[in-house]
Amino acid sequence: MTSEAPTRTYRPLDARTVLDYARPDLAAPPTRAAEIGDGNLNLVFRVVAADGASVIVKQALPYARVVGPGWPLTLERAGIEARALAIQGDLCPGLVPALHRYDPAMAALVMEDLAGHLVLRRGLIAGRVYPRAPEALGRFCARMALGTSDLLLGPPAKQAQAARFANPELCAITERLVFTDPFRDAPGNAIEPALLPDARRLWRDAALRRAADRLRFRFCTRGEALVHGDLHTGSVMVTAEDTKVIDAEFACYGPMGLDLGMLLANLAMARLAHAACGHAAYATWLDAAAGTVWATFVAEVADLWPAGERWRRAFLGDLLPDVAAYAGAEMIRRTLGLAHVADTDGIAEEAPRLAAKRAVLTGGRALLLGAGRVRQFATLWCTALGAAGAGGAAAHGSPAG
Ligand code: SR1
Ligand code: MG
Repeated sequence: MTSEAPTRTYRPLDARTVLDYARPDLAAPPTRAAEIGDGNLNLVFRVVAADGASVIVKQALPYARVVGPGWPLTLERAGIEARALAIQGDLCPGLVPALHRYDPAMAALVMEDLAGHLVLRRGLIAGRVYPRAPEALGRFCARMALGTSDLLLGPPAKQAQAARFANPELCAITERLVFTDPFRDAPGNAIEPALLPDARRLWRDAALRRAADRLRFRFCTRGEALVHGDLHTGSVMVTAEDTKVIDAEFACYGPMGLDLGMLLANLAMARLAHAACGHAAYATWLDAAAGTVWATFVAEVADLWPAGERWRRAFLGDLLPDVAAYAGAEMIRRTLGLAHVADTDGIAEEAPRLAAKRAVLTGGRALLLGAGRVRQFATLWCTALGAAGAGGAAAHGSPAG
C-alpha cells in the first residue's frame, strides 16, 4: 500500500484511498474497505484494520448522490452533521454513534462502526421485533426537542446555537421534496404508473395543497428546537438491545413536531405494508411500537419540563396536531415524491403493493387535512392507518393518551 501525503483539498474518497485516509483513526493498518452507503446523498465506507477493528468514514459529495452532479449540494452538510452529533451525544448519551474525527477540508466524518446493527427499516421489512427501539426513539425526540429549545437552554443560548445550524440547502430539499413537489405534477416525482390516477386526484385537491403549503411555511419559520430533520426508519440503526440515530445532515432549528411526525409516518408505512401482505401479528407490534414512541416522549417531557412553566399539557396539545401534519406530508412524499421507501416499493406482488401505497396516500391525506382536530395520539395513529371513525374520536381525549 502506498501512503499519500495528507491533503487539505477536497477529493472524493474511494475504496482504495480511504485506507490511507482512515489510518490515523485505527491502531493497526487498514486492510480492507468497502463503500456501503445506500442513502441518497453521501459516500459511506467501512474500513477494517489488520487487528479486526473498524471505523465508518462518511463523506459528503458536492452533489446529491441520488440525482448526480446535476444537483449540486453544499459540502458544509458534513459540518452540520458533526455539530449535531456532538449535541445529540451530549443530550442523548448512547443514542448516536461516537464521532472520532470531523475533517472539514474533506467534508468527512470518521465514526464508530455500528457493525452488528441493522438499518431499522430493513429490520422492520424483515418483520423483526426490536423491543428497545421505540422507547429509545421517544426519548431521543423528547430530549432533543426540549434540550435544544428555549425551554431548557434559555433564549440567548438557544439563539446562539440556532445560528450555528443555518442549513439552507438541505432545508430547501425538504421544502421541495416533502412539502411541494409531491402535491403537484412536478418533474422530480416518481410515481408508479398504476397510481397516476390517485396522484392526479390528490393534485386536484386544493385543500390538501393549501395544507401542504401552510406546513412548508411552518417548517421554514418555526425554529423551535434542533431537529434531526430526516428522522425516518432508514436513519436509525438497531440491534435487539441498542438503538442509534444516524445521518444528521438535515439538522436545523425547526418545528418540534417534525422528527416525531416523520418517524411515526415511517412506522405507519411499515405497518400498512405489512397489513397489506397479511402480516397481522407484526402489524399489531408496530401499533404498540408507535404508541410506545409517543408515550415515552410524553413521559420524558414530563421529566424534563422546567419547574414553574405551568403549561405542559397545552404544550403537548399544541404539538400533536403538528406531529400529525408532518406525518401526513411524509407519507404522501414517500409515495409520490422523489425519494420512496422500500417498505412499500419493495412489495413484489402488484396487488398488495398498490393496496399498501393507496392506504399510505389515504392516511397521509387524512392526517394533513385533519391534523387540527387531533387531540390524542390514538386519533393520530388511527387516522394514519385509515381506521374508520378516527375523525369522530378526534374531539375527545388528551394529548397524553
Ligand atoms: C435528494 S435527497 C432525497 C431525500 O433523501 C434524504 O434522506 C432525505 O429524506 C431527502 O428528502
Ligand atoms: Mg439520510
